[in-house]
Amino acid sequence: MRSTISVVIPALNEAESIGHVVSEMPWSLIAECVVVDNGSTDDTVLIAEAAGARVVRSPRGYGAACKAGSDAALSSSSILVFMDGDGSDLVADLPRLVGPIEAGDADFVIGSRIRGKREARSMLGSQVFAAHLVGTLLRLFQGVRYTDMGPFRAIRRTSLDELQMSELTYGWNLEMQIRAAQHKLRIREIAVDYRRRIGGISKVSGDMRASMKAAIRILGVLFRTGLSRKPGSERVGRE
Ligand SMILES: Nc1nc2c(ncn2[C@@H]2O[C@H](COP(=O)(O)OP(=O)(O)O)[C@@H](O)[C@H]2O)c(=O)[nH]1
Ligand SMILES: [Mg+2]
Repeated sequence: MRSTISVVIPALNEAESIGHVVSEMPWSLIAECVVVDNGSTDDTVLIAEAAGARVVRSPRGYGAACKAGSDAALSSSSILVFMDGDGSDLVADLPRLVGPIEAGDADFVIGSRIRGKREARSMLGSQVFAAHLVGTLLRLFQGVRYTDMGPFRAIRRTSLDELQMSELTYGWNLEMQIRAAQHKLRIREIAVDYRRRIGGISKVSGDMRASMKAAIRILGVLFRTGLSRKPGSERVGRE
């Protein structure tokens, strides 16, 4: 039987891009696209719905939105895909992300922008540096090889439940990766391409204050969960 896939997109004021992202969804492969809003003041909600998404509301925060989206996903869905709503992730990469889970070879597949082709200025130098630094620390402390903390990822729903995620802000992505290693999920990393956002304003990397806040949350997750326990020497499979 084919797995059922729900795509979850946190979106805050993404009116310029969300319509493009949702309308590009591979509808024959997925059961639904859930856009999670928490107070957009533009037409994000209307545009997302018009393009075919189901919109749910969540408390403020990136992680809170991802969590609300996964909680709201159809109970029949066995795979959850997370991606951003600004058009930076390429929807065309979705089948490659879910493939290893559908084939029963992985529980968690993360897209690495570091290993893919990045459009000029799509990632800041500081983001690339942070990805390398965190990757090195997690290799030393958790015995797991990640090259990125990218938002585009697919996970088996039962595996996500097992992880008992608690981060409600920008630490969500990293927390998922660390917990996945600690819970000995079968992890696969694949190269994905990355573009500059289609339009609108960055809520994180393009905003100095938000970037500092995000960095603090990410460091918090790293120190609390990532630098404590070394579960063994499992490795992230590569494709
Ligand atoms: N619902 C919700 N979505 C958010 C929030 N913060 C960011 N996002 C969304 O998360 C994704 C990543 O944010 P973005 O501004 O592109 O961050 P950047 O890629 O680091 O510049 C986008 O789809 C945003 O709309 C939030 O607090 N709530
Ligand atoms: Mg972005």
